[in-house]
Amino acid sequence: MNGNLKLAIQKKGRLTDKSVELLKLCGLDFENYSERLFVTARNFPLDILFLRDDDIPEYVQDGVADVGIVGENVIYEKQTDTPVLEKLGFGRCSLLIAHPEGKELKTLSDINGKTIATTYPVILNDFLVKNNINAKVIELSGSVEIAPSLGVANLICDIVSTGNTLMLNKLKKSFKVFDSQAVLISAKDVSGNKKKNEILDSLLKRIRSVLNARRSKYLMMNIPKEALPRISEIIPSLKSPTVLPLADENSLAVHAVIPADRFWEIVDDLKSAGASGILLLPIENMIL
Ligand code: PRT
Ligand code: ZN
Repeated sequence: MNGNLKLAIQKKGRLTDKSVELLKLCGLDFENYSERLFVTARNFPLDILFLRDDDIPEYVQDGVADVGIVGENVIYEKQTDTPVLEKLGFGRCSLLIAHPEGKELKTLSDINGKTIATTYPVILNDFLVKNNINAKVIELSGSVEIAPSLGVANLICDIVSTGNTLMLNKLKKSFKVFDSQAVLISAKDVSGNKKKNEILDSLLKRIRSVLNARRSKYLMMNIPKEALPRISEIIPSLKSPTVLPLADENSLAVHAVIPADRFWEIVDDLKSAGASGILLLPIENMIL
């Protein structure tokens, strides 16, 4: 027991690289993780445990780890008492019910009487009960997408991100059950340990600053002086933009933090309002 906060992340899978990248962006320095059970950060009181994603909710609930990064789908399926501290914006996917091509379902009630293969029986049953549907759930441990062609089930309920797997298996989306992304979860009683709680607070501040920075970009441009009112209208800034004088008295430099996803919507308007030398820069950290 070294008093460090213990964070569980997926050992090898779809969430591993993004989880490690997030921690590195938080300024944590730790060595190559690939073959280790856990590593200790060199510059922060944190041990990082590498586990199968399915084990993370229970390990966090039982206090083997204090916090964990895992898909919302996994915590929902495991039904653990592990509050979500932050949504992390990666590992996005949806749990969908899908049908074989040519066997379209028009309404949810068309599912009545069908068999559905899934690796998510708890979430699926919950969905069926909430929608008052009577269907048979067949639990498989993997390769759910081949169940209809094997004659094992009429429908499947599986995680989809690009949709390629559905397409390759001649399946189509019928209904969405659940949207998921990676989240940071904690044990319920972590707040009872003062020292660990302080470490967690500090980690959360760093994570939130990285997430804020990711959602934002730093916009810089030069504008004719008289265009300032129009440009200020166009910019969806957090606060009012920074306006700086230039050597050319008729021009100004304007800097602003904008939501990253708005840039392409406003760039043509900025140009027509007279903006030139438009630069969009990434922000590494943003403390609000
Ligand atoms: O070994 P371990 O148990 O740790 O890993 P795992 O194989 O159980 O999980 P892994 O690495 O596949 O996924 C980890 C988490 O990533 C999941 O719990 C989800 O939260 C999230 N995630 C995001 C996905 C996907 N996208 C995804 N596409 N998990 C699984 N898939 C699978 C899906 O099951 C299907 O087989 O990918 C296929 C569909 O993908 P598309 O792109 O063809 O639609
Ligand atoms: Zn797994």
